Amino acid sequence: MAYETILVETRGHVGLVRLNRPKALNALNSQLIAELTEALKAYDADPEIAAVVVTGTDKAFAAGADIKEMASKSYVEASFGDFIAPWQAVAQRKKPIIAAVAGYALGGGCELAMMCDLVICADNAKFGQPEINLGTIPGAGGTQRLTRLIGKSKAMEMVLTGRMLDAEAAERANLVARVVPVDNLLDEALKLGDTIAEKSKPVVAMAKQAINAAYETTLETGLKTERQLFYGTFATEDRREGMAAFADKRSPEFQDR
Ligand code: DAK
Repeated sequence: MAYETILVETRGHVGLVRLNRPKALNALNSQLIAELTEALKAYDADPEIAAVVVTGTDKAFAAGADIKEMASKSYVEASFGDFIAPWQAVAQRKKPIIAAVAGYALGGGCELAMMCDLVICADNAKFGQPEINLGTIPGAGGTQRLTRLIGKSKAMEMVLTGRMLDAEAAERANLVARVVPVDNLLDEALKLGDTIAEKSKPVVAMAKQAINAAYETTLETGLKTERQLFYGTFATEDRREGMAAFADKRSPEFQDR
């Protein structure tokens, strides 16, 4: 499919999606969200792809949902239209998605990064939920995922005041896994993807599902989910190969089975 608002390429076994509305600081209009989710679904279905990197430009990962597109929506259009469904598709993918954030990740941009499985950012990154300045509140996880990730006080401060976190503060708050120089961001994100690509794809998907259970369920349910998935790895040839390779003092050769 030909995309107009994203650039898509494959680097080895890693899919790369670049948000590409630079003049609007990658504001997330409905076309971009539709194209992004379409590309992520296609990568999920591609047996050659192990992980996906989502990134923007050096100036902006994404400065939020497109305010100009949202401005005229009525309550009925926002509430009963199909506004939220396409966004949810990002968090429903089985393969790991790495957000590589440089510059602004604001509003829906910050929420999009948090829908990904892990976030690394450049030293110029700025994360924020400035919806309060527009007379609204976050609507795609900015009060929920953000609070679980960074805690109530910090989330309250960001959401109630619109204050942004710079890269170092985002790392201290556990919003990002690590900070790298802006010029190295894409390489580091792709390297992460390459490292994941060396593992067993079904087992990676199980690990991702188990960690997500920690955010989506109670501890008791999460522990049960983890145990079932752990036992599930014993149904794979890759688990057998991984343990045999350890005993043989060689590198495992996973077959994704
Ligand atoms: N929407 C539309 N256009 C935007 C934009 C945005 N979010 N952010 C920037 N732009 C456009 C600007 O209008 C400008 O366009 P022109 O005037 O050149 O045509 C261009 O990008 C460059 O922006 P600036 O001239 O403002 O650039 P500066 O460097 O001076 O400032 C800035 C950068 C990021 C500080 C500033 O642009 C800014 O404050 N932008 C708005 C940030 C913001 O408020 N973001 C939150 C938006 S609300 C939901 C899903 C998602 C959401 C809600 C619900 N569901 C599924 C239910 C999300 C809501 C939001 O994200």
